[in-house]
Amino acid sequence: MESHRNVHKPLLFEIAWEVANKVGGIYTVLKSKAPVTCTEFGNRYTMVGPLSYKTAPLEVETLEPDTPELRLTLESMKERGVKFLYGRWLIEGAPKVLLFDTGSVYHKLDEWKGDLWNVAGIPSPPNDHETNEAILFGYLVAWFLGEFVAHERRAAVIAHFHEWLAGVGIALCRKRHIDVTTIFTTHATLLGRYLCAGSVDFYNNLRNFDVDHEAGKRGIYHRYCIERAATHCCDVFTTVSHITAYEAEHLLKRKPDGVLPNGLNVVKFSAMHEFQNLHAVSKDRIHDFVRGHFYGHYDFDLENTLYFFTAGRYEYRNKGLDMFIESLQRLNEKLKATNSSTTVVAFIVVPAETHSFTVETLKGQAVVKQLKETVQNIAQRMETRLFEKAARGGDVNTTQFLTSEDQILLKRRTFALKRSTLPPIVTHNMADDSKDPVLNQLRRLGLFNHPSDRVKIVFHPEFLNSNNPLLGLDYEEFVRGCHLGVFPSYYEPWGYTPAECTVMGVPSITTNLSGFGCFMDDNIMDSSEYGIYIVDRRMKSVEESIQQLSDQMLMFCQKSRRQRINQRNRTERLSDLLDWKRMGLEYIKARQLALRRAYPDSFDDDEYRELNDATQQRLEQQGLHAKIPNPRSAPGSPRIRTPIEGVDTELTFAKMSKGDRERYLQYKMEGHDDDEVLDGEGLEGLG
Ligand code: G6P
Ligand code: 1S3
Repeated sequence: MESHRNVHKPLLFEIAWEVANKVGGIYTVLKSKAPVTCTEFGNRYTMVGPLSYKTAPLEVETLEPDTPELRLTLESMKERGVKFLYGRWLIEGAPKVLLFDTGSVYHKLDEWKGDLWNVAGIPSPPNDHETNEAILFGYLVAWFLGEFVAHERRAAVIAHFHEWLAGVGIALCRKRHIDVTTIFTTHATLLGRYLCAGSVDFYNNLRNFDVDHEAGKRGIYHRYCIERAATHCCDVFTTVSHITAYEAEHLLKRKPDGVLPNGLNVVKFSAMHEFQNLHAVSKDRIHDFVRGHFYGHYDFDLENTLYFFTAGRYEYRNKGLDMFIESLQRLNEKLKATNSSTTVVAFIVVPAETHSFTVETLKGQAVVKQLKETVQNIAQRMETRLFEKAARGGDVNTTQFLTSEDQILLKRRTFALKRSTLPPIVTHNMADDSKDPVLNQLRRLGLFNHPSDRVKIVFHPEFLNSNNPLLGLDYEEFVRGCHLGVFPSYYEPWGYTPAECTVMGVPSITTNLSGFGCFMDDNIMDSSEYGIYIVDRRMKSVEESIQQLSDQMLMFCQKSRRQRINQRNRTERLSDLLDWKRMGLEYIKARQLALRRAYPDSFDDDEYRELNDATQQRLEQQGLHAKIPNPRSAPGSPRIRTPIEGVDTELTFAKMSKGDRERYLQYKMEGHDDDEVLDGEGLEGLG
């Protein structure tokens, strides 16, 4: 490897299948991290992904390549038939993106597959579309990087690849001795995901799996080879959590060099308690849906109704859908046994194959909408009559104001609310109703939305968006309107869903098998005090975990409104912990290590140590020296409102100066709570 490249102003390419192409969580990583990476690298940063003609035109603005090296490289590739889109991804930070059309080089597939076998011993069966795409993409990326560094001779180049789908490029960089330094971040392991989805005692047997055999048995040996090649060919190997690092060490046979936890781009509202107001607004919209969905059986009090939800990809066991449903049934029994007046509506939002909404579901919304319009019209007519009468100074006898026509109309509308069936537990016609695991579990446990049930179920097998005729909310609005997110995953390298709840101030339940759960547990003395409940799925039996989860949900049901509001405030205060401004520092460390490994002669030891120490120091300043202690008093405000000498407490943590942050953390470490001076003011947010 050459050593004369400038490692102090390196160029960064971040390569992933989900650049401007939403599939799952990696899209969220890239998109939410873009602002901090753009701030750090400016024009020296480009993301590289596949070109999807469906989504890219909506997400990317085309640009001309802005450096001669990039122009020369792309022109040469274009001349040889490669199609691509270079431009600006229209998201916060506006990063440059280079998207390759794998279809434009499809004719090269067989040649490249043969080459992959010859140079890396990686086999590829004929009909695995995803692997074919990964190979085409990997060869395009390696082609690009190889030509690019031949033109760009001065700056060091870091190529940071995410997940096995981008892994072929890493093996090729190594085999072709391309003068770049590579980082591989895996967001899960293929084998881990497959093994967990079956009925294997995964975590107790991690050390013992015969990995090749297990991969072969599941028909993913070739994919596993790509993942393992990427793991061993990169300069720096990383993953998103300690639990996945442990898994990777055993299944991919390399101990990660570092853990890069996922952050979020935390947006703080300038108005205090804005997030609480948003909760109330969104909750009202969910109320509208519930009135329609449960028409005819709408005999519960919305003021005493709690909205729980789970969401994510439809991995029944891995995402803990099995445990959620089982625990809901226990909760139902417990609430019934205590004659509780609380109703829980539990939403399950996971996409499955469907044939659109059921007629019954749409009808529910329609009849309630008609009723609402009728009542509004009648009220308007009554208002006119009342005003006329009063204006003339006549006696106002209110019983006269509802005419017999209006009474009949109202009766007709309320008749339409009668139904002989129970409110449906699913909103769509499922493509495979009889085999659907969620439905079958609900049926087995008898969760049918009976009037006596205190836990009602709404399975919405499609992601949400604001054009949805039932809920009309996008995912973020929906989450804000809910009271509790429940994500009892068995396999979850990180788990963005509870993290997103946290930054929106919505309490959630996660597990100690999820990266996020472990991270919170590592950083907070008792995370449940802050509305992050962790189910123990590691040391407890399945039965015990189900019991624990249903108890946590029951405990949540027993909270008063004031307690819920206070808890939301506490939850939201954890946002800074998850901000990329802090999490991004781990990425900086990984890049420094990658440069050091590839260009050892470009740093002297002292310089490297200083660089590393400085990042470590920043990390500590942005974060915590010790665990977050339990709050000492009922919290009220999501802002730092305690007067600390010399600290501008009007700012959120993220916006404070470095010195202020230190003083604030010191203050917190002494065990103070932000709001302890606000005794009596902790009621903000109470309606
Ligand atoms: C927010 C709003 C309050 C509302 C409360 C309801 O805090 O600012 O006006 O009363 O939410 O909370 P709940 O947990 O009952 O939905
Ligand atoms: C993976 O996506 P998943 O839902 O298949 O990557 C995500 C981003 O790192 C992570 O949050 C999740 O746990 C992984 O499982």
